[in-house]
Amino acid sequence: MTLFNPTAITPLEKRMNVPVKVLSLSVAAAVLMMGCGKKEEAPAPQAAAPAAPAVVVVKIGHVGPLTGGIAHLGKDNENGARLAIEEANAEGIKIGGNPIKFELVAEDDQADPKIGNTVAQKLVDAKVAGVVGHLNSGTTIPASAIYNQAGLPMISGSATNPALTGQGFNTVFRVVGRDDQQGPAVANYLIANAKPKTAAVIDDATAYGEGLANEVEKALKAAGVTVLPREKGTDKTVDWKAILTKVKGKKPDVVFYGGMDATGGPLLKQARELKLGSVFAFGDGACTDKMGELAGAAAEGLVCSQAGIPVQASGKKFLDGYKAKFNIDPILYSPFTYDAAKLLIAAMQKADSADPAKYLPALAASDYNGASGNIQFDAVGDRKDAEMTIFTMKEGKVTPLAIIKGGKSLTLDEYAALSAPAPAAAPAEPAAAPAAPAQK
Ligand code: ABU
Repeated sequence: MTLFNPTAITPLEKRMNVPVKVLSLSVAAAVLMMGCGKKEEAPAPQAAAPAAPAVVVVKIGHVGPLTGGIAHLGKDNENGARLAIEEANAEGIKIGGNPIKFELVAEDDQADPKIGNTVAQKLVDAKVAGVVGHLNSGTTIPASAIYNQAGLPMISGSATNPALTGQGFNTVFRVVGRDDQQGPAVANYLIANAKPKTAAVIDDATAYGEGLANEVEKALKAAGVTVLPREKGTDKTVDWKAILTKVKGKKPDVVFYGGMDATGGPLLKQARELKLGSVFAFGDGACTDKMGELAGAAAEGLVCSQAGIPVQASGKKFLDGYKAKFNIDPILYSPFTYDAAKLLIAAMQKADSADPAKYLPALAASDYNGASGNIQFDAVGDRKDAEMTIFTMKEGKVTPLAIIKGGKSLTLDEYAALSAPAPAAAPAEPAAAPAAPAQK
């Protein structure tokens, strides 16, 4: 077995001829030698019981926005990873015979790509063994290059822009679906139910918002819907009235917004204040109960999508554990960041090593039953057969209408029945491969 040894020289450092660790080891050796030079008589050696193996600390990074307008989503993601790590520590996991204490190193990237890169380098320097994050596509995509350069596996539980896994990095994984699945899913729901002839598309000019808006526009146009010229805000826009007044003049049947709830809430509220009566639809970043808080009654009837199963369909162990630890309900993608942290740990266990180079192949070959369902990765690190869910806002809560799985549309109850464990009396199927314990 090989533990991730922070004092070991990595191949990257060897290439870069970095002498820092050699120096630290030399100093440590000098200190030890000074100790040995003392003149006191050493006590007679005694037969001692063999020492218990030392507890080894393995650090796992998490990054998301913990300040700013979408801090609630960053904290939700962090909570998922934190719960997974707490549970792993309670299990008393050993790697290579050593008891392991997993430690979460949580960083705030403020949803800003530049800060994202700074904290990514900070995590590399802190010798974390793997990273859960980031939350936003706009921070995750550039940070993934920094982790890849250091050979560090990362799993995002929420970044949905396809470009993340399109870079060809073997260290990059994602446990939610992609926007080229989510865009068509929400567009097709609108086409089938709102039967639009004209649509307006607005985005927040981020990698996520603009990318998802492009996918929705493509699917609407393919179905013969006329799409108006794109309108753009930013991820800080709070006053949408000029854009909405312009849109209102064109009388679109539907309006799609690619952006997060912090900006989508004011957008929807102002749209209804301006008596814009179109059907509104948003993507996963604005498919949260926060919309009800921010837009009030104006949020009712909103159509929105998430790139995975809804929180209420996730594993009971996760739901109960989250509530017990944080005294709130999970918001959006915490079941996925919980699974991401568990996947890293399961791969380390399987490889009997916390060395990223050693456990990376086990991570790529994961077949894991987590809080968000079974997780396997395809050749580029995307989740195979990721579900999509369509919601509507009802009485201030995003309420699932349909879970799309394997091309089929299921109700929440149908999905629950499909993923329920087999009755205890049923004859056991021969196990194909060792799997992690099921969550449900
Ligand atoms: N997928 C929703 C928000 C995160 C992102 O930027 O992709």
